[in-house]
Amino acid sequence: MTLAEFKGAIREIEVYPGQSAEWWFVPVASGRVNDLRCGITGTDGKSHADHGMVGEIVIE
Ligand SMILES: [Cu+2]
Repeated sequence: MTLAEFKGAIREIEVYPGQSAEWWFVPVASGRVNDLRCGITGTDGKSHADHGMVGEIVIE
């Protein structure tokens, strides 16, 4: 079973429903990004973000 796919130069990750992935990196500064939103639009005309595919990155 594929849990996730790393794409390109690890600039994008696709995590399948109900799964999780860990992505380890070395941060250069602390901060918070809370506007992660999937821009893919589904057949219902709504974006994945409208269905809850949103995220947040917190670097402490
Ligand atoms: Cu999506």
